[in-house]
Amino acid sequence: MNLIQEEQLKNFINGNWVEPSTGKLTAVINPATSESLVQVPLSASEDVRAATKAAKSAQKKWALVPAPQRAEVLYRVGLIMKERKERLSQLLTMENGKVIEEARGEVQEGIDMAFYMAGEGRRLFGQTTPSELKDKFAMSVRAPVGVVGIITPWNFPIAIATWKSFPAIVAGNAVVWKPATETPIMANELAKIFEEAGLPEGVMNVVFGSGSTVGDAMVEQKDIRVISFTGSNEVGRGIASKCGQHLKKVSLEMGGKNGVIVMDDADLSLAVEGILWSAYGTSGQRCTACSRVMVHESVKDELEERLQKEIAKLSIGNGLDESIKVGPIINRSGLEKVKSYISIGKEEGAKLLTGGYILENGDHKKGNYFAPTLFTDVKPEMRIAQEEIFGPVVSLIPVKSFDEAVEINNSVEFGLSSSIFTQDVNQVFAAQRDLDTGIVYVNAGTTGAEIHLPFGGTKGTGNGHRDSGIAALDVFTEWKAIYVDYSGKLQRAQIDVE
Ligand code: UN1
Repeated sequence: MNLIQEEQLKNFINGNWVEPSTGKLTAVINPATSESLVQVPLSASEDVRAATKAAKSAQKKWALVPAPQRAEVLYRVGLIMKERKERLSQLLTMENGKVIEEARGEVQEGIDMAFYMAGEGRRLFGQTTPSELKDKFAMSVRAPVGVVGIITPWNFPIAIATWKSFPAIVAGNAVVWKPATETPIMANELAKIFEEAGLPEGVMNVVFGSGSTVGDAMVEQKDIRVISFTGSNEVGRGIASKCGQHLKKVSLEMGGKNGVIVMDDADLSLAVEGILWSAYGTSGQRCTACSRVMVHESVKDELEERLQKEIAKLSIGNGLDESIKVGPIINRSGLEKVKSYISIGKEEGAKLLTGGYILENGDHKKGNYFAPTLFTDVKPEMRIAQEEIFGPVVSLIPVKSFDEAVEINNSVEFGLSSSIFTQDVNQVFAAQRDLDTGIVYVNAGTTGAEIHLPFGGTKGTGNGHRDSGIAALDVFTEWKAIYVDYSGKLQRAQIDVE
């Protein structure tokens, strides 16, 4: 079965599938095999302008559709995604490399988001507040911001797109979306689903292309009022400063250096499972991936031993094969970046226990595979313990106490996710208070956020906004204060108060 029908993808603007104005294309490569899957447009600012114009005019009408009816479209989107779950998951594995079980999980995350945000169509709660004046009614409602720009990464090409576009759409906005050029197939599929679900033309527009051209052009568009971005720190900071110049609201999610704490009383089997799943699942290419373990010195040797034993059992290869547990790294440059951190770690004096190399034999040679890696005796200030590697590399940092573990956990630039394995209830509550990340897990790894809770982090991870959950609505709506005076006379606030 040929899952990809097109040889070349097209932009989706105003309900039409159109060629990019540049005529330029680039290949989408399967990271497991290095085969070319499809060609994707490299659009220009002209295409972004056309998409923004379409979105602006569509949004005016869309905002007038009652929210419960806007939500109906999302219910239909969810149903189509559910019906197509297997097809979408296989395509996702092909373009992104994540193993099929995880691809199914990601598609499910999108389905969940569709139904969750569809439910918001009958809520979108505002607030009523007493007025200080007689016969006067006061309330605050959520108004759509207008046109929103979303920029999504290759590591969760469908889930993150749904985190951003579904709340935007149910709240009455229109969207201009730039998906990552590495993973445009999911965007193409989702755009087709929106079309089939009956979303009016122009409410969702997809412009494929590079961040430096398409992303920048989105920031420059006056009519795009919000940019919601997930991706690298460097790019996010650039977007934030440009958005600052334009007084444009921007929501950023830019990664993590997520730590697991293993205390002396931890259930070690559980800790090993949690670390394996959150560190080597998705080949470490999650913003939430565990890449540091602060382990109590009394259980360090045992944890090292058990982890090494389990790492040796991980099967690495093409994620379409159900037995594979670890897929490839997204591309060659990602692979080289991971490799460079191995030399950095060794030079810094960390001890390499296992892994640390690119797999180059047999079928592995065809793709971008990196051996799951474990360093120990890592010092908190080493670069491998401070910088986001975005690959299957874990640093074990021995600690003497809970307080030291928390301090080290909080000593990095990022603040997305963290976790603790302990059986001590006092430590559980202290940890949820003291770990300074946007997400904290107890007796679980650092990944696995659910869509109805806020997703995002503190410090260098972002700028205070959240994806997912109800918090996502704050990004895509403006609070509007409304006063209705039914006294029949002019009543001046602060002055005519009896
Ligand atoms: C990401 O890596 O940017 O919590 C998203 C998790 C997933 C989402 C990760 N639900 O790991």
